[in-house]
Amino acid sequence: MYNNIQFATKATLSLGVLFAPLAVKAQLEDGKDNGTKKPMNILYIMSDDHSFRALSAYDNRYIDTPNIDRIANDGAIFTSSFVANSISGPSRACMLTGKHSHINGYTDNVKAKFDGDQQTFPKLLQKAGYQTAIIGKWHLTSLPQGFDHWDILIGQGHYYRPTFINNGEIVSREGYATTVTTDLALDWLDETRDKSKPFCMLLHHKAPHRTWIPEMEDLELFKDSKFPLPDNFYDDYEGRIAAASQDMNIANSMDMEYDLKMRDTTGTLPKSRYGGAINRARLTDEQKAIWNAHYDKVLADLIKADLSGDELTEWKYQQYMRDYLRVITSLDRNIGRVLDYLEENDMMDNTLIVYTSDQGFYMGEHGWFDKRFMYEESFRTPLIARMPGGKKGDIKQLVQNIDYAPTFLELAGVEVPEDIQGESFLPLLQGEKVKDWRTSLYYHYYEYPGEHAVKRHYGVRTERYKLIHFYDDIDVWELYDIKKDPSEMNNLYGKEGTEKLTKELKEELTRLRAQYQSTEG
Ligand code: SGN
Ligand code: CA
Repeated sequence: MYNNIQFATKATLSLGVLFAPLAVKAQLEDGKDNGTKKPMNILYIMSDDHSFRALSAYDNRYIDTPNIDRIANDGAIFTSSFVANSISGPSRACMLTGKHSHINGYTDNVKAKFDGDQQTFPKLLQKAGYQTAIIGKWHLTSLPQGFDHWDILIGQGHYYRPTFINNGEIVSREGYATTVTTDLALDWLDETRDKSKPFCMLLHHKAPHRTWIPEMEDLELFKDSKFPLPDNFYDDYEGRIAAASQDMNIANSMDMEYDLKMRDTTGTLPKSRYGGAINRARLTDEQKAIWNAHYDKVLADLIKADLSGDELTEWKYQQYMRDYLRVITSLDRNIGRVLDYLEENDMMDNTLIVYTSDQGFYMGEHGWFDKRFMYEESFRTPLIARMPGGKKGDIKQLVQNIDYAPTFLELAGVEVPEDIQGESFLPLLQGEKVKDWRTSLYYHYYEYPGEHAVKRHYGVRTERYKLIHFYDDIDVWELYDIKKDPSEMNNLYGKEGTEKLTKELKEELTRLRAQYQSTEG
């Protein structure tokens, strides 16, 4: 299957070394002079579908994430961090290229192809003398280019006994994806990389993506927890046609067996759409025994409780949250292992550590799971960055995932190419007062028709307002005052008194679309 796809070009690696890359050379010489400055390593950790609400540095109502919080405690927390397109492959393409989806070409997970020949930040860092690596989820259709080392999950990857492509070779590995991915990252850091060079490692986890399968040791966590229902859990979608027509609600779209692991043979529960065999298929016999002991007990209690209607929906929400948060517990623990390694090896002073997710996720808000919409829960993504000597505490400016590429490049002393659309937020990380920082963001989602039935849309968000246009088979606008209505329940579009605001936002949207050369819709 992978034979016809180009593998990373080893030749370019040695060229990068021979040409004593200027940026890194300058930093090395600098280091020699004052004995302190070393080239800055970049550790870019990313998870998949991690809502900022399930990260205690942002919100401690649901879970403690002490290790990700270690990054935050000593670093900066971006409180207005957003994606450009809230879906995995496209989001990753935006980050790698620093360009919006219509420019990098990877508009959706299903039909689009990522042209790996195009410019990406790992390629530019590699050319500048960095050792580059990607380990874990990649989720782009072509194979990685611009990496000295790559060991990627195939497609979405599996939680148990995951299959990787290791520098072109397919390898199945025993164990749990988050732990295995971390082991691979630690091996590369400790044994494989060329330690005479700075590194940029993309450590990209599959977790906590659907179907939220926990690591066995975490199965019993949260089993007696009751999580608060979001205020808008029972949203009726009044005035929001696109929100009404999605297929991602907990009540009807979340599957009892496929998502919630309830293997009911008594015919008591609603019939499963997909079955759940796939979740158990890769478990060892020992793991299956632990799995069955856990979920069979949950199932027995559920059948005994004899729930229906809202009570059953709320049970589904609680059970979904338990598994989702268990998966995040393992993620956090494994991030702790990487931080321990950096500490033990005196690397905290010369490594920028970034934690983010490929997008946000719904934890019952609007009654949903999944993402895709430009509403806050999926448009926002956690972003924490610990830069030695850098800013600590909140950064409130609007940033977007197209900004990561120019930030990393600037940090490495590499000139940011003109065609990159994002802005380097390095000055923000350095605690500088930046005048003229952007005051609005552009968003565009394309995957429709598609899974979860979220219509195509694009829009603009300012610090306070949001204007969205749903298009394709509909032509509908939505307008929100996020300050007064943070849950985005009240569509103000067309309401009396909003004419001036609407006009201004439409002008801003037109300006952004012209700036980014976005024409679809
Ligand atoms: C899979 C999931 C969807 C999810 C997409 C995109 N279905 O198709 O629920 O929206 O991925 O997610 S599943 O049955 O395979 O779990 S993304 O994070 O990769 O963009
Ligand atoms: Ca994702």
